[in-house]
Amino acid sequence: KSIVLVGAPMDCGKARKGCLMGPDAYRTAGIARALTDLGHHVTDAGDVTPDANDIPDRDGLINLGETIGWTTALMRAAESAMATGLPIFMGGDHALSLGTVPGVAAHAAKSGQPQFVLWLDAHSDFNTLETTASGNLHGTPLAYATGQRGFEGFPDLPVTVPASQTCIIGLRSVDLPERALMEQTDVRGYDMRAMDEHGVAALLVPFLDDVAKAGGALHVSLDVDFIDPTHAPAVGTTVPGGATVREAHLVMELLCDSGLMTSLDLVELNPMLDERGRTAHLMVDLAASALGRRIFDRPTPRMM
Ligand code: DIR
Ligand code: MN
Ligand code: MN
Ligand code: MN
Repeated sequence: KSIVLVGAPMDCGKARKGCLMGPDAYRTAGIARALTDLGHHVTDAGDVTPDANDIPDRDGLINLGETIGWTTALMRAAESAMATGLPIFMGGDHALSLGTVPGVAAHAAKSGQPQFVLWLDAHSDFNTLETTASGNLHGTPLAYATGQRGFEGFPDLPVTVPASQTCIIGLRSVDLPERALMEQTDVRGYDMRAMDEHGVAALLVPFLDDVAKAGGALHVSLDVDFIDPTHAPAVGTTVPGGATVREAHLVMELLCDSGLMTSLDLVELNPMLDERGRTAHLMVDLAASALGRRIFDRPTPRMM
């Protein structure tokens, strides 16, 4: 595959700083080498810079103008990166998906392909500018990309992703208003209990089957806090009770087997909070699993 690394050192989607170092942490952790070792052709497109605008900041919303500047820049970067290969957007906080998801969806729409989104996160990121209690706009991208109202000041999206074509796995922290909004849509949301009871494969495989049947493009948005903080400490919004290292790898391995993933966000890594690059390396290893790293080059044997 042709893979293009796109740095998105966006750090304005919440108050705590540090995600701007994310792209360089992934580079330092050897993301390009890990993927070329799997036989891929990897190019690094460098870092995106935000557009200037004169959108005034608004009370109760953190860095609104700057966030919109990143959003418009990343929409263009994502749409054009799709034409050159499989982009990996190296964040940066999760507000970057305000741009990447609509950008990749715009690309898919041009070839009439339905866009699907897999959201791996402790949070649903389904707040709007009206519902957010924290004012942290990294808590809003999935609502924006699925076309919910309440994003005044943001560009109107010509292409939105139908909520029915999105699936969230890993939930364990959802605000009441965002839950209410989510419940009005067909978004598939699975909490940690569902993962405990059924195993992550039982949640993911039916969604992947739907993507395959529809001939869809699949964007995967991997938030560091999907993984339990004991294994992935370098994130500002840790929530205990997350996915194990193996559960996270299994998701990536199933994605690889499906051959469906067309773009990937790696978000919320805050290298200031890391332990000697441990979280950065884990995220690189997960990306490698999604792109072909395995022990045996044959299917997992059937045991029953
Ligand atoms: C909370 C936390 N729902 C908020 N969200 C996120 O601020 O909107 N934390 N995404 O990572
Ligand atoms: Mn394409
Ligand atoms: Mn998130
Ligand atoms: Mn999160």
